[in-house]
Amino acid sequence: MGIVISTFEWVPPFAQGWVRDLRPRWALAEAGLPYEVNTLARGEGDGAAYRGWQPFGQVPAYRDDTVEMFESGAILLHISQMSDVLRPRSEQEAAQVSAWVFAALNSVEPRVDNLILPAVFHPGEDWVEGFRPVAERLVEFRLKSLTGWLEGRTWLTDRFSVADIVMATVLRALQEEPVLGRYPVVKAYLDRCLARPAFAEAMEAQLATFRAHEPA
Ligand SMILES: N[C@@H](CCC(=O)N[C@@H](CS)C(=O)NCC(=O)O)C(=O)O
Repeated sequence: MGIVISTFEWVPPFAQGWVRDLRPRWALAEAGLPYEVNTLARGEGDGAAYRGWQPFGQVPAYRDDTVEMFESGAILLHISQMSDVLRPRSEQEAAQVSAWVFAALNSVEPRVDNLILPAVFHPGEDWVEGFRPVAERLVEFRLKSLTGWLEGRTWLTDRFSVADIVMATVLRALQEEPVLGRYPVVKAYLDRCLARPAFAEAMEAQLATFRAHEPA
């Protein structure tokens, strides 16, 4: 069977390039591991079969010859064990990578989502503009902390790791936001992550899936 990840067969243009199967695609590209995609048609995520694989009906889900799982952070930690490129080289490195995967998903992503998603999903609603400065301030706390950690470092840990993939896929939602420009150390880190050829490869692979299922 080999490695299989789930993704939607198509999403509207505003979401293309942002679907979270980008994370395992990127990790697998870094690792040089081949994979197949299980594309979900509209509504298929609600079916009992898929819910048995991904209980929330979301993407990505993942399976290989040994395990079946969901949650992009957990999937990336699993993938990191499968290749010499991404496998941590010590217990301490593994602990740091896990910590940063959780930090990206738990301490940073909710704040970024709070800033970005209201305008995407509630355009024109009165409360959105009022909430924005609050959300921006909360993002700034995290960008300031990240600046402190990243100063003098190339990656979150000693080597590029799956934690950088998760953090970069979280932070890139801020690319068009003025707030990121106020934190040049974080911006430079993000640019470094996104300059990796494996990111471009993953992005092209995601977009190719959507192109192949473009509605008539
Ligand atoms: N915490 C999950 C979030 C996955 C997620 O939000 N996936 C989105 C696509 S980017 C999704 O499936 N949305 C549809 C839904 O939530 O019903 C992970 O990181 O894997």
